[in-house]
Amino acid sequence: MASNRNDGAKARPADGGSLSALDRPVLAGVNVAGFGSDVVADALRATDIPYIALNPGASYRGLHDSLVNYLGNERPQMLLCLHEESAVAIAHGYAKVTGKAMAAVVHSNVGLMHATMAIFNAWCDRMPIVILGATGPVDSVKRRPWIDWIHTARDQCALVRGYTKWDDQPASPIAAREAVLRANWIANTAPRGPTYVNFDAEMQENKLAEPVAPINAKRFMPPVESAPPPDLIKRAADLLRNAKHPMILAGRVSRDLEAWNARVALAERLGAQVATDLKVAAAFPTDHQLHVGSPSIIGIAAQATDAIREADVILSLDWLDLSGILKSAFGASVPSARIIQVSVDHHLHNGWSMDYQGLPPVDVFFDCEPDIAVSALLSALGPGKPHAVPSGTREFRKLAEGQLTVDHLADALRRSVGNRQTTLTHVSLSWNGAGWPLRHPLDFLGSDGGGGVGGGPGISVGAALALKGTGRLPVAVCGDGDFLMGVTALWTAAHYRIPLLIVVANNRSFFNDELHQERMARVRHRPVENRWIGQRISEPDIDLAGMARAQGAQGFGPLTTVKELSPTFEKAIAAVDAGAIAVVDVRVEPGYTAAMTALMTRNSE
Ligand SMILES: Cc1ncc(C[n+]2csc(CCOP(=O)(O)OP(=O)(O)O)c2C)c(N)n1
Ligand SMILES: [Mg+2]
Repeated sequence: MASNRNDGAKARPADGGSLSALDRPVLAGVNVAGFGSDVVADALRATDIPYIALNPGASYRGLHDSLVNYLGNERPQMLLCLHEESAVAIAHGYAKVTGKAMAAVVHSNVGLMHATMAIFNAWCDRMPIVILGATGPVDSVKRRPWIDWIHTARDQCALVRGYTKWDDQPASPIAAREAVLRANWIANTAPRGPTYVNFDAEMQENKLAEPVAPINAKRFMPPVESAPPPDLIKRAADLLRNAKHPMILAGRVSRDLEAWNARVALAERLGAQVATDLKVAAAFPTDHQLHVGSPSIIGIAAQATDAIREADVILSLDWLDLSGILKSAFGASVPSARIIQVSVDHHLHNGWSMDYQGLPPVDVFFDCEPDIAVSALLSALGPGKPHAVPSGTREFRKLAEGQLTVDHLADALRRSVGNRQTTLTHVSLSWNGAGWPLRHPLDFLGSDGGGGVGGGPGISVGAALALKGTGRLPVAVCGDGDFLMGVTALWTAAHYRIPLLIVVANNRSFFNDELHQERMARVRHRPVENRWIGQRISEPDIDLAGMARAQGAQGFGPLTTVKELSPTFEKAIAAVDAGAIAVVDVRVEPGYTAAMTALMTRNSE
């Protein structure tokens, strides 16, 4: 660290100033690190992380004091959350936009237990988060009766070791400083992911015996980038150049616009068809001529499967489940197409979580991030006549009036948003990728990662925080089940004035599982009509708009007719433009897209 002085009063987070004006402490006049947790706070300041989402707890009261009274609640600024799951989800959403780690701090073992679902989501989504926690006092002689004992675990990090990149429980302030820098460095180094550091309460609260000598923190967090060797690039470029039917599977890529344009240029240079996936963020314009089918969360469009079957060379840009997509196209047979895989993901595969998916057959493997591979391939291919140009426009079929469906919701929302830049921070499982073209890397941020329902609201608040002041309209479409599990994240958005529109595709059901019960019933020749029991969220219907209002957001609905949609969305968007969090409860008919329903209810899988 360059300095251990409290310069918090001078440094303001770069967010237009509105957030940093909130929750201001009286100046404590503390300029020199005096306690172990002050050293931890200095290390956090050195990472340049702007925010730290938290739910409080005595195990880290030392660190809490340092963040408020030593750093002055700036860089990082605290974001109080009502549940640890939303604290981590907010950091996850922030990373989805920025590609960078935010911090979250959770109370000893119990707060971490609450946080686990959100940590798993971020892990599977390969999103960086620096998660801090606490334990102890590790020295049992120092423990208060009862509470310090139940909140101390022998190996607390074991709770999350299977789905974090690295963890530590440092024993001294200097070791803690190193742990914070390492946690930030590892989290932000591809393949990215959450890291966890847990501080002994006694270490935090102890007075420093002597001043801690400053270090230049940047030197301990060097940027890491790897590039494929030239002979591999040449081999892949030759394969692609000579391919009759090249295909690109555009998977986990960055939010960088230049890299987006390079992917489009590569596809056009090759005349390659491109598939994308709603499990991950926007990777290619979905209304480009070369994009096949519409992306979805579960399964893949029939046109995309056909294109894969026809392809003679497949370039996977870190497709999330390459083995799975090949299996859906070829079954148990091994594809004859040559396969080029670009991924660093194998670096974090472990024996606990199987989220690494099946092992795909690969002919050329690039151990680097897709953006680097794409620009290397473009240079190796050299100039050539592009095969196609983006169409940029799409006719949307007119929907029949009648029962209100998710397609009506999407249609009216798209029209209400018009031409303004919009980020879909989350979509419901019932979302139809055909109804909303994605034309920019920030148009869609992907799903929750780990399939953990309840992440939608928190992830969306974090994404909206990162988008605040950019002019982009953050819009989340959440299932009612998802909304209800994560709804208290809204209070954090209201308190910190983070504008966001949440539209609830409210089918009053955990509908996904109705389809699973339908499948069971079909397989077992039992009554399909019973699929709703233990799934429907009605009698009483929940007042979702009321739950939003109770937390300081504006609530609209429930809307039950198609004609109410546009005028209400327009009002809600105006509220968001004026700085509010707006929630629109739209009562939709239960149902998924035909393709997804067929996939989920058929008996063969
Ligand atoms: C934490 C968690 N609990 C349960 C599930 C199982 N599950 C998967 S989808 C789903 C239903 C989600 O309901 P909702 O968000 O309303 O979406 P819908 O299917 O109704 O469109 C459930 C319960 C899960 N994936 N994650
Ligand atoms: Mg539902």
